[in-house]
Amino acid sequence: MYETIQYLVVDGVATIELSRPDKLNAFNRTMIAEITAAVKEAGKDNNVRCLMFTGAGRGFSSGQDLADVDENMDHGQVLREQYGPMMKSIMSLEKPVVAAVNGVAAGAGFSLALACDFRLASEKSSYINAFINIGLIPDSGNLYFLQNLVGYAKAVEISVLGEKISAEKAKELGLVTKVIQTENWEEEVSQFTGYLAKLPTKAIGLIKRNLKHADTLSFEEFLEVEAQGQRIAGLTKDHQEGVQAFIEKRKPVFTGN
Ligand code: T3D
Repeated sequence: MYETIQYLVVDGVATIELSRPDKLNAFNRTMIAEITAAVKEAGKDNNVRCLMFTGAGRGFSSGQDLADVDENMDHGQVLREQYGPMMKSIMSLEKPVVAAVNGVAAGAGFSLALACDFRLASEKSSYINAFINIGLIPDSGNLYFLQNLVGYAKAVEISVLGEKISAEKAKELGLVTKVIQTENWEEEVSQFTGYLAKLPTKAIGLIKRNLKHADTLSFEEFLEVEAQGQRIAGLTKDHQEGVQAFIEKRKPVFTGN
């Protein structure tokens, strides 16, 4: 049982709901530790084939709980010991990860959304790189993700100006996958995550692994990593099922094995 999050697995989809709604789901030490533990739990559970983050109440997450910040705090240490491990747990999860951004995502809450593979944006959601407003730099991998998503020029603009970005503007910038109208929110989120949870999970994990290598390896090295990944994918039951279903002219039923 967790104190600051709700963790629930239904039909292959694990949901982590950030649950400090009075503070727009601001992170405190306990919440960061609980998210890290829940992500690891989702990673180990073979029944989980998709992980989703969302927020309780009207916010997604407002970032660090500013009531916990004091002048003697070593921010580098907080990042190394708390936020870093949380972000690494998400980045190393070889399953699809969705941020269902129900409301404002600010500071490290924005970073968390950026670390996910997909961002479903409620029309009521908004995005703020709020760090600059309190004299800090974007952290928890924020600039790493942002530059990959929108390029240097837009990343600077978003980070230095620290302005609120609407869901529509975020879609235009390529920050979010899709904007969803309020009345269709739950149904469309559930359809999307349900769809991901029925795909060949191991192949998705390998796609994520290979994409992470694409920036750092030479082409020759990358081809070897690709061959290793495809060997593993080729040995899965889902690969057999995909081929068999094609031959039998039916829809494949993938099990994640
Ligand atoms: O050491 C380190 O480096 C740690 C790592 C830091 C990473 C970070 O995330 S730094 C950035 C921290 N976050 C912020 O600076 C954002 C602060 N919040 C805001 O700017 C605004 O609240 C929002 C733009 C997110 C939302 O605005 P609005 O008008 O919709 O709501 P509000 O009225 O400001 O907030 C509602 C309540 O939540 C309010 O409490 P109250 O008055 O109803 O009792 C407010 O104080 C509380 N709240 C919002 N954000 C935080 C918060 N309480 C604590 N910490 C917060 N981050």
